[in-house]
Amino acid sequence: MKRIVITGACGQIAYSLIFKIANGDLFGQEEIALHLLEVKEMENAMHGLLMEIEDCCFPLLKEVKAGFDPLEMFNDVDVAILVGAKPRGPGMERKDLLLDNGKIFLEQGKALNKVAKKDVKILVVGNPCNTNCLIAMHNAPNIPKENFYAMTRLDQNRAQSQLAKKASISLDKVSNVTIWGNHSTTQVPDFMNALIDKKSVLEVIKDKQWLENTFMQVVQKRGSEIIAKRGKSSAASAAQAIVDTLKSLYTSSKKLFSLAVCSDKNSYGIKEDLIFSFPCFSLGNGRYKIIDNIKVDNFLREKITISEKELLEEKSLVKHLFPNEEVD
Ligand code: NAX
Repeated sequence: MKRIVITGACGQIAYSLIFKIANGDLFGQEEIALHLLEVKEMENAMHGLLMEIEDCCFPLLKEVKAGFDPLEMFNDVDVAILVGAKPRGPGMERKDLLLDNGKIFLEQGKALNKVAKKDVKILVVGNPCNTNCLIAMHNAPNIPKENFYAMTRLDQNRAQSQLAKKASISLDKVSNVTIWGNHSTTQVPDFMNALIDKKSVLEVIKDKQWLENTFMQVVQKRGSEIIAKRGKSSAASAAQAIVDTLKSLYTSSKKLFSLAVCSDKNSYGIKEDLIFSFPCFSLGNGRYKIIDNIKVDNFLREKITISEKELLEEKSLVKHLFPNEEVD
């Protein structure tokens, strides 16, 4: 049985995600125990959510726990999906968001370290997800660093979809789409190494101008575009991307997918101790390997460096949230 905790359980992403996972969309026929973590203010909403889960009669769902204490909800979990975070309020700077949400991930990292299974795998979705993941990782020294990841799969899915649309080809013919760097507007959707029907994207789409400008900007700004149209941020597509990420990680395959992971010992010269999105393949059971022979030309390198710089800046703003002995 897989024991899975979802934080931010009463939020909009979780409202799609919980029902997909309970239905078996992620772990197939394996039985599931769900732990749902929220803040106390959401107590009423949590009651309503639990009623709906009950009313679905999911055959694979053997146990559901809900609560407000990370130490209770993270106890003995195999997988932690950290979605819960505060949204950016009016007039709030990115820096304020970093500091506010950083504290949540400090507390949750410590709690995971204390009570989760020692081989727990942790996917951080709550924004700014790369740096939140770094904070949680630093506060959980007993959990291997490679068990922490942040989500850039939604960005990958967005990029894949745009390329398929432009080439008027079915989605499954587009592969090897990598997102490099931060899950932010500095992210680098890599079309150079992507393939359409096993040919290079440039060979099929030919319009370099469109690829270097329109395509990259559409993917980078897709999140805010959706907020502008829907009045709310992407939720169903984010839930789908969470399922896609974990499905990839738990199915051993040489297929490339994007994942933000600890940058230690990477072969692309990215500074160590960042949570940075790389092309990865899956070793199964939540383990991955960074693919290290992807060609990075000057165009990509320049953009990747900008995203790396942003992550270094974010890290410098939250360093005080790392355990004391690490502050330099
Ligand atoms: P919502 O505001 O609908 O839900 C967030 C939920 O988290 C709320 O119910 C809130 O009470 C809860 N929460 C806050 N602090 C908590 C804590 N300390 N412990 C447990 N629960 C807590 O946001 P939603 O649309 O679900 O988005 C959640 C997060 O995902 C946001 O930070 C959002 O920016 C981020 N996203 C990340 C994406 C990615 O690709 N990495 C894409 C989608 C999304 O934008």
